[in-house]
Amino acid sequence: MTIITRRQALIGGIAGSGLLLTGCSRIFQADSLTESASFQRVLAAAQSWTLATQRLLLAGGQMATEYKPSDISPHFKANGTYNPGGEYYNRNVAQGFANWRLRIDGLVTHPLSLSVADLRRLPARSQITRHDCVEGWSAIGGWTGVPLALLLRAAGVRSGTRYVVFYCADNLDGEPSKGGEQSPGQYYESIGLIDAMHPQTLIAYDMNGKPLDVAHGAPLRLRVERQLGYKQAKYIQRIQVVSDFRSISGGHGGYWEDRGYDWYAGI
Ligand SMILES: Nc1nc2c(c(=O)[nH]1)N[C@H]1C(S)=C(S)[C@@H](COP(=O)(O)O)O[C@H]1N2
Ligand SMILES: [Mo]
Repeated sequence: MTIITRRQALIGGIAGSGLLLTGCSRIFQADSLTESASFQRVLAAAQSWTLATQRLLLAGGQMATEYKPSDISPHFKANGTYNPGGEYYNRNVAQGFANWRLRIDGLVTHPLSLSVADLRRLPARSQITRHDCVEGWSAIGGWTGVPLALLLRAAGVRSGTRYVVFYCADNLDGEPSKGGEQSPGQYYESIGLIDAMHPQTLIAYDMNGKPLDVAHGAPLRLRVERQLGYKQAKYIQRIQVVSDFRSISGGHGGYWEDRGYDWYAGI
């Protein structure tokens, strides 16, 4: 009974902030209360996160331009990896990503492991934004996902945190993915804590109202809307909270950064 009351309060808070709550009816069903401990933790964190988001917006936080549904590009080019392939990724595609896990670890008090289904039951944000690639093309797309701030709040970011690192399932040296271990050809990215906590920074699972397809990063990708295309990591498996990224892969905070691109890719 107390849980139901708290959830009603929670949903009120989310509705008040203009966010959508996906799968509302499921949230109210008693059996959804038996979900994983990670999921419960994130749900419980949602309310304080809503307040923090409102505070940021009231303080005049810079938002990326959002567009109308009619502005969505009929064709959104896929770039970089179109399909990570390999036994591991292909198996996950065949399973409809039912066994895909998003791990959140590093400098956190509560490491989390969430399924895509868990993420889909959490408060979501939808936004239509423009993606700009350094190769000279842009496209407008609609994204829905869980605000990263909510996940970080649930995991409990520890003091000393400066960056959030995203590990992807694709390897650009053609080496098959090993399911999260870092090798030099593996795509990864990092952003600072301010961008990580920004309300438009999402772990997205839908593009233009449909589950992300393989070309655009299935099942999970980053949207960090005030930065360039190469920061928008696709095929995310793991999020690590760190104080420093010099010891990770090539040491420059991202696959392209290790090959000379700027770490801060502001638009
Ligand atoms: N895992 C992964 N993420 C990635 C890339 C990639 O090759 N692998 N390419 C990046 C680049 S350069 C761009 S422009 C965008 C392209 O996203 P899209 O394929 O959805 O257009 O993804 C970025 N994220
Ligand atoms: Mo790009």
